[in-house]
Amino acid sequence: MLQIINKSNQHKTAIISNGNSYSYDDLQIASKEFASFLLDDDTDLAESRVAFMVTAGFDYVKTQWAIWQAGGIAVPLCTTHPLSSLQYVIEDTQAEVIIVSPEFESILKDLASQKNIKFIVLGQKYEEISKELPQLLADRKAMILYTSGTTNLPKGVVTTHANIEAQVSTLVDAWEYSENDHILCILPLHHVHGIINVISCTLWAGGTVEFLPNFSADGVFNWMKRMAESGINGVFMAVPTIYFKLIAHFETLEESTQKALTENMKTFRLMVSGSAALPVSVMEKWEIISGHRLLERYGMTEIGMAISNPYHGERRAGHIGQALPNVNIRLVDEQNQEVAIGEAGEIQVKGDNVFQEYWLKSEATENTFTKDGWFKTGDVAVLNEGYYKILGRSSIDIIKSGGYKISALEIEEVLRAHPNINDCSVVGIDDEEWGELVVAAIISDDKNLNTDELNKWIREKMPSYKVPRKYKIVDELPRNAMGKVTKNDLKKLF
Ligand code: MLC
Ligand code: AMP
Repeated sequence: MLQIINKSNQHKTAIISNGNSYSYDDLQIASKEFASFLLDDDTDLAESRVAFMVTAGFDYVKTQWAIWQAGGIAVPLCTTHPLSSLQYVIEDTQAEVIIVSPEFESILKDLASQKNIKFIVLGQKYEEISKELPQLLADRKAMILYTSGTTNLPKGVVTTHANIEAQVSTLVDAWEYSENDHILCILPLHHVHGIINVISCTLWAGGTVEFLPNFSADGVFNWMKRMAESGINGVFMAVPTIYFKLIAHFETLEESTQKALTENMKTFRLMVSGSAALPVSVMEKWEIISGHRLLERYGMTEIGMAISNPYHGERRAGHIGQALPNVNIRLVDEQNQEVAIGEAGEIQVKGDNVFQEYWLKSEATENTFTKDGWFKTGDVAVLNEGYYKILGRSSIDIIKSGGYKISALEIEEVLRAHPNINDCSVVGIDDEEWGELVVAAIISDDKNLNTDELNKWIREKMPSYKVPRKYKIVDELPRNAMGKVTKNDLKKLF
C-alpha cells in the first residue's frame, strides 16, 4: 500500500463519507500530517503497535495510512466490541498508542490511562507539522488482525507490507478494478474483506470508496439507484448473509420499484460474495433480481484471497473457482501428501500473500505451516472439473456466522464462568440466512435458567455476533468412550 500512498494523485475523489467527498490529495496530505504527529520526537515508530477504534470513513483510512507511513503496525479495533474484547487486543498486541474517534473516547480513555498508553482523540487540533517520514522496506510488519481459531482465544495475524501488496495487486488484476470504480463499504473494518478487498484494492486502482455507517438494505438499494442514475461504475461486495437480507427486503417492495431496481443493478460492473459459503439458492435469486451472477471467492485473514471464480468466464454455483494468479494451492491428506484430482483434501496455500506469523505465538505459527512452508487452512475442498468446491472444515469448533469466524471453545469458556452453568458445549447449526447459527447446550442446576439474562451477561463479555441464538438445558452432553463431547450428536439436538 505504501506505493499508492506515495503516488502523486490527484484531485479525484478517493472517499465519500458522512456526506463529504475527499480527494486523493486530501487523503495524502491528511495522512502525512497525522503520521508526522504520531512520530512526535521519533524518526520511525519501528513497528510499535497502534490500536485504533475509528468510525468507518475518511478518518479510518487517514489513520491507517498515517500509522503505516510512520512505521507503526496498524491494529484496527472493532467499533462494536465490548470493552473486554477490546482490552484483549490492546493487551495482546502491547499497543503503545490508542487512537479513537471522539464517540469512542469514553470507552477506552480509562484503560489507556491505567496502562499508560498514549491516547489520541481524533478531531482535536493537533499541530500541523510536516516531518520527514521513514523509508520502509516491504518486509516490515504492517497490520495485525484478530481471528478466531481452534484455540479458545483469538490470535493476531501479522501481515507485512509485502503481504498486503501481494493480496491487493493480485485481486486488482484478477477482477479488473479501475479508477472508474465506485464501491460501497458496509463491512466491518477489522477484517480483510472490508480492509483489503473493498478499501485497499479500490484505492490502489484509483477508484472511489463510499461509506455507509451501518448495513441497511434500504441504504444499499438507495445507493445502487444513485450509482445507476449517475452513470457510475458501481461495484458491490458482501457476505452471503447480506445478499440474503437484500433479497428479503427486495421481496417486500412494490413490483414497479423492484423493476426499477433491477434495471439499476444491471448497470453495475461487478458484484462479489465471499467470507462464507454462498448458498446456491441465494446466488440464483440474486441473479434474477439483479441480473448479476455473483462472483464467489474464497479467502482467509491469514492469506487474503486465494481462490476465485473467474471475472471473465463461468462463475459456477456452489464452487469457489480457481487459484488466483501468484497464489499456489494444493489439496492434501493428513500426511500432507497431495490427493488425486477428485478427492477431498485440506486446502494449503503458499505465496507472497500468506501472512508472516501469529503475533507472539511462535508455536501456533509453527504448527500452522508444513515443514516446506505451506499454510494449512483447515478448510477441506475437492477439485471438481477445474473448480474448487469447499466441503467443510477440519475442526467442528470453528463456526462461520454472518461471515464472522467464531470459536466454539471461546464461547464455552465464557459460558462456563457463569455461576449457574456447570458445563456446556457450543456448536454451529446450518442456517440459510446466517450460514451457521451459534447454539449452546447447557448443564445447570437451575432448570429455569433465564436465557435473556444469560444473553445480557454474555454480551458484556463478547461481541453480539458470538452470542448463542438458542440454548438447550440438558442433563448431560453426548460423549464418546474417551469422554469427549460428540458435537455432531449435539447438533442433532437442535
Ligand atoms: C447479528 N444478529 C445475529 C447475528 N448477528 N443473529 C444470528 N446470528 C448472527 N451471527 C442479530 C442481532 O442480534 C440483531 O437481532 C439483528 O441480527 C441485527 O443485528 P446487527 O448487529 O445490527 O446485524 P446487522 O448489522 O444486520 O449485521 C449483519 C451483517 C454483519 C451480516 C451485516 O453480521 C456483518 O457485517 N458481517 C460481515 C462480517 C465480515 O466482514 N466478515 C469477513 C471476515 S474476513 P435483534 O433481535 O437484537 O434485532 C473473512 C475472509 C474472507 O472471512 O474470505 O473474506
Ligand atoms: P476468517 O478467519 O474470518 O478470515 O475466515 C476465513 C474462513 O472463511 C475460511 O477459512 C473459510 O472457512 C471461510 N470462507 C471464506 N470464503 C468462503 C467461501 N466462499 N466459501 C466457504 N467458506 C469460505
